[in-house]
Amino acid sequence: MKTDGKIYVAGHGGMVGSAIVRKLKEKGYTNIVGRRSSELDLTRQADTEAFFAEEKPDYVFMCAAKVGGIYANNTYPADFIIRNLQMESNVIHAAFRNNVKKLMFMASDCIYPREAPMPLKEEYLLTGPLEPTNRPYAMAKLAGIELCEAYNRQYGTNYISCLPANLYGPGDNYDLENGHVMPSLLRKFVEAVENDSPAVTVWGTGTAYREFLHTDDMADACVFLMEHYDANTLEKEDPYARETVNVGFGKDITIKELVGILAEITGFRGEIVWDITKPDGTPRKIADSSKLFNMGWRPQIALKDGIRQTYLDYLENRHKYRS
Ligand code: GFB
Repeated sequence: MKTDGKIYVAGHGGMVGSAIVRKLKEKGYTNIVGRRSSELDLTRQADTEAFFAEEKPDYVFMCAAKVGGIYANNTYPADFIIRNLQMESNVIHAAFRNNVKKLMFMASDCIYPREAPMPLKEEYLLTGPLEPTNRPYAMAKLAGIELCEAYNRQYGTNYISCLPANLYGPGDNYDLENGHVMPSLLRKFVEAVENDSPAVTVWGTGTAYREFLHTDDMADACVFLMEHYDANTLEKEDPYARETVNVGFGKDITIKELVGILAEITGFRGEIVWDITKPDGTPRKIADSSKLFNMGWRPQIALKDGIRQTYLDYLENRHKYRS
């Protein structure tokens, strides 16, 4: 990416988008544009195309998405598939029509088959049934990856995509019903300590494994890939080779272990109540990030340090976050 190139960060106000804006500025990219969803509705094709025709960005980070935890995905399946399909197809097609030089599409590692071998390799995509609790979202994100690779093959575009692990960090969504596990549990523990509650209810059995990556590491990986990784560079003879790239941390923990870390960091000493009426979801989804690691990137934020930083950020800024 050229430092004076115009960079559009779609979803610049969200947890990942705002981390990418911070990282871009830190690395000397200053020509950054963004639009709040109230200013630009990316589910509307005409509005999206008008924006691209007016701004003509050189580079695009497509972080805008309808996201949520296991309960939200399981409760609003139609919202998750239609909104993500609309946004990604509008942005990717408008990027093509306006000659965007390079685009990064963000998927998620929850789109792998539920029973895929661990650690997850990019070529395992679409090789088996998906996790039912978030299948609509996963289908939309799989379509986004295919869109990028199809435009690259047909038009020679340079649209790359990545599959991050479970992200956490400042600016997350702390809604207890619809949020992801990390922010939801962090808030539950903070409020239990503040209210001197005797117990915290945690969903599921606690046996599911999750790989957590701090959003600042994710932003660093995305900028790194936009600077160093191009589409159409794979050996063509392998029809199963995928251009998409896993962005993981390299280690996973059980929800039970996460609960122990959160109790320690927040100072909660009460009882943990397991609500087994709530689903565990995918039993495990640790990524093989060797494709990215072999390019020379590594995550820098250890899990406990990242959770402690996120806890302190939450105490200071929770009045600004969705909850
Ligand atoms: O982040 P999460 O909601 O979604 O994590 P996924 C769910 C796991 O955490 C399940 C347990 O094993 C839950 O039983 N859990 C325990 C909780 N307590 C809680 C709680 O209070 N809130 C939540 N939310 N979970 C998502 C996909 O899957 O991964 C999304 O549905 C997205 O599409 C995201 O891709 C990264 O990790 O199961």
